[in-house]
Amino acid sequence: MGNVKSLGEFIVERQDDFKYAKGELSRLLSAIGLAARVVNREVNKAGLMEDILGDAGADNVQGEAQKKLDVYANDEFIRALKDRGEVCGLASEENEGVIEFKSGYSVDGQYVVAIDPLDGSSNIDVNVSIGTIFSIYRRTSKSGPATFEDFMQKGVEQVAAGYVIYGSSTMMVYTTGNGVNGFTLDPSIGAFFLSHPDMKIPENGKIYSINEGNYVHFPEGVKQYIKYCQVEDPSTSRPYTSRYIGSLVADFHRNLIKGGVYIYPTTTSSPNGKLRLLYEANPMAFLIEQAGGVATNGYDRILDIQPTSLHQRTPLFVGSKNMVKKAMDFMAEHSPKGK
Ligand code: P6P
Repeated sequence: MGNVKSLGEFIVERQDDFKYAKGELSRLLSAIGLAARVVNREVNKAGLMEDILGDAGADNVQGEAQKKLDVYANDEFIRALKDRGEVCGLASEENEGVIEFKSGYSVDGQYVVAIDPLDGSSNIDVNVSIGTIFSIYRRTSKSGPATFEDFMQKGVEQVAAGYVIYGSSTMMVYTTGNGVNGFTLDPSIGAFFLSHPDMKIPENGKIYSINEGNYVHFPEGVKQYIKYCQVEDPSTSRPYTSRYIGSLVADFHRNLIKGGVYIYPTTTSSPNGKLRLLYEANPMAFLIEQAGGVATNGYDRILDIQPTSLHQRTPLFVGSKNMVKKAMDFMAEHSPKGK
């Protein structure tokens, strides 16, 4: 790969960027990279392995049918994080409660991880990009297995966050609070290499991502914003383009590179929104702010929301600064907070 930097080299080179150096977070990020490579191998074979496709015959805590690959990815990230000693517990989309790491030396790990091991898994069977989303905090409890309170920290307290997108190529994109960097997997070597240094989202964009099938259930402010996106006005590059993949990681990643806004608002069936605060909205919000973008629930900054439960949901407006702010203006005018 010539002089292109590997993920491992980059992590070590940058470990002095954050105050908890001592290599703990570096080893934790490397563990996530390793698990991602293992999951990537199975995702890429999914079409060839009948026994890895389809439903696992159980529902997750959200009441959603678990795909076998969901379960596989969850097990793989648990195994990778449990064996390394830096993590004392996990909150996963696939598990009701906190996964406490009690055995071995993990029990006094200084970090907790919230994770969506395979987001967008309904797309597995149709070969559309899916992803892993992770959020890392320092524990607030003193020692022993992780506690519920360790996970009740605002998103602004995250020490690192990122995602893996299993797409036409597999990438790992993460931040430790010093910018956003993207790494592409070279499958011939089985290693990630720095391909997108210091990623920044354009302040403006021409893409809006929202499931318009829910239009009649949207708040009026969202309906008015969608109409705004569709008006012919060359001076503001409208009409925008509608792009919705149905996989947060894929829609987010495209908007991060090209500019755009992703909105999953409240709907009548999801009065608190659909996306989960701890392992979807918060990590994506940390990333987008580090890349110069904005993430809110339509009114307030995502990273300032005080969590009260592991799987709580939130509306999410995330992407290019000026696009999110425009959508918020429509919310303020047509669906004022608390009304
Ligand atoms: P809908 C996948 O289940 C997910 O959590 C996100 O990845 C995605 O953006 C959204 O839900 C899709 O939801 O209701 O539009 O199918």
